[in-house]
Amino acid sequence: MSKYYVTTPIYYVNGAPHIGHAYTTIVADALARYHRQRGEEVFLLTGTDEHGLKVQREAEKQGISPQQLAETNSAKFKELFEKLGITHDRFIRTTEEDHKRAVTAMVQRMLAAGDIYLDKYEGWYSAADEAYYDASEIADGVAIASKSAVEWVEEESYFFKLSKYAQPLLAWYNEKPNCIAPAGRRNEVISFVEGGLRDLSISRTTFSWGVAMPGDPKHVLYVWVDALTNYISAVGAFEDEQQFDKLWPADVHLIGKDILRFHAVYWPAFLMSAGLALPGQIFAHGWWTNEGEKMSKSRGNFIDAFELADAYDLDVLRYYLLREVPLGNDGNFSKERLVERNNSELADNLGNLVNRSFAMTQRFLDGELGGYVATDDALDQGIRESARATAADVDRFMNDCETHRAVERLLGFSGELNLYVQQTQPWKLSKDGDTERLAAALYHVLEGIRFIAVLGSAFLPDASKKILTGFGLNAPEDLLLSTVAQFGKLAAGTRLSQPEVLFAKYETKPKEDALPKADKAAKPKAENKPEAKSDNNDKAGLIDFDLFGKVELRVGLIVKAERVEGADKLLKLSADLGEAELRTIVAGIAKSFAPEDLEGRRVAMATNLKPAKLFGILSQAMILAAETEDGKLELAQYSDNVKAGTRIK
Ligand code: ME8
Repeated sequence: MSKYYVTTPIYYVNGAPHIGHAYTTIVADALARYHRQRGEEVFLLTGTDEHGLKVQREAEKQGISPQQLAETNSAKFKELFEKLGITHDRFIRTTEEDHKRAVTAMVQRMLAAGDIYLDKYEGWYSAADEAYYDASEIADGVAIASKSAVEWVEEESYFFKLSKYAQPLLAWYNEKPNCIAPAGRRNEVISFVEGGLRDLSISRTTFSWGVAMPGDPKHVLYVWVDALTNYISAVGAFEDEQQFDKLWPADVHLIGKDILRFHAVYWPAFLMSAGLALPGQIFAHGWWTNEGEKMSKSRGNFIDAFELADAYDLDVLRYYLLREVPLGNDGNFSKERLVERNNSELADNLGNLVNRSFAMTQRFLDGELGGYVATDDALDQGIRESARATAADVDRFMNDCETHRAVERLLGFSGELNLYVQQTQPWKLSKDGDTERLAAALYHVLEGIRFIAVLGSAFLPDASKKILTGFGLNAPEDLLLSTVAQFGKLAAGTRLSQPEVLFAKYETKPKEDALPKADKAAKPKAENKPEAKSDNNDKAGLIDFDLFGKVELRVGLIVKAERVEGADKLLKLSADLGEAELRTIVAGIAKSFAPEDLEGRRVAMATNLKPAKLFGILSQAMILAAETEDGKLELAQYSDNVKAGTRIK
């Protein structure tokens, strides 16, 4: 059985977890879940980095011991990952005994290789970054790259012969072109190493919170030697040969771009020195800003990870973070974008597809699925082909860590299935008594949905579970990718149960203040308090956005139009609003349109007015029209690119 070992950075315990920590861990979790679905033996590692000057100073500031600070904050990370449904196999803490033993063993190996010597360090150090800087990297008392304060350090220190590894590192980057990704990051690292490497100070004598230098306990090991070693200590290095040989080297170290140098230069050099294998890939993702602003302590605008997890459903948060930016690019967190993506992509597209398809199967087939028939129908063939292509594409994207493309592809397939429903019109097939075609059409939609549920389970685990439960597929094997190797696996006679609503829509105002805190008011169906009305606005006939937001305008596809007997101004329309059932609308537009002119048009409709009876027919929406000077009506109309049911804003 092949294995897949993926890691996140271990996070400093000097503060509380924020969106950045949640992001890396969610991406790594999606990768891990997907590889488990392949049937691989997966190990997902995350944890906390607890030693070093930065943690010691924060503890001093708070008047507690570093160990106490570590306990409190490490527990927060652990709690967060539980809340986020992270499926890690180990949560490592660098204060654990097995880790500390491994750090000592690692340094002993580097000593035995003749790569460590004692000298004096004189130079700049930043505790915030736990990094040494050259004079050329400093301006006005801060490190140019990170803007962190630096201090002058002069002390006896052990050095690691990093310079000796410049050539071997360049050879590695060259031999394994994918070992650093994305490619731009690889180039950055190569030019840094080509510029020459200086030996690295790896011990300090001015503080004590860390692992002692073997044989010289007045020195504490540099926190990065300690921290990086977590990737091997967590899987039994120097102690559990069997586990270590099975899992090491890691397949992917997923990190943020801030710590690329440590992972792509120092870490492989340490490993070479210790005679250990090098990781498969170091993937550096980009940086999130908050509503356009860099997050920082001084701005106080870190997005608290717990508030985020409380404010939004987990699937929605995962989807947004994975979909919004290509892995590797910088991203801007915007509540408005999150709400938009939830409402139009998850709720209107996927949620609606699942809801209407299950509902139609209940109504038209008594909730029981017919068997799979490889029909000749071109639309059916198209769906089968797309299902296969979606599975193949998602697999390829996941191999390349292109998580955003994987989710995009899945939602694209969901859109195709919605279109297929519109084209095959199961409600019409049912009315016409074409049971064979009806059964085939619903089978194709539902099997397509099963593909989405299986392939999307790494990204939308809760929704996927709800869908699969609707099919009665609750065994762990039902999630394996082998179940989507073939179209037509849903068994004849499967009894469906309507899944719970997958994605509730969020309400939000379009422009909210940049948020230091995620807004809980964005929870589904939250009551937005009406703003105090201004007299001036009232007089000018202006309304608050809240009031406008209450009017629901949607694109309705007119499926059928007919005259209303005895009312020469009225037409009775049946419109697809992306719901399980068509809506009936009675509209006073008969003088301007012949019924056959209207069928197939996508027009603007107000969809949350109280239903009204006209000529004995209940009208469930209102069509929007404007009158020309000579009294003819024109409709606000959309092209085929806009799906039925799309909200007009
Ligand atoms: O660097 N956008 O820990 P750390 C995206 N302990 N990701 C972000 C982010 C942002 N704005 N801010 C943080 C350390 N991250 C060391 C690591 S590993 C052996 C030791 C994420 O608590 C991103 O993954 O500062 C980044 O690399 C990591 O948090 C830094 O976490």
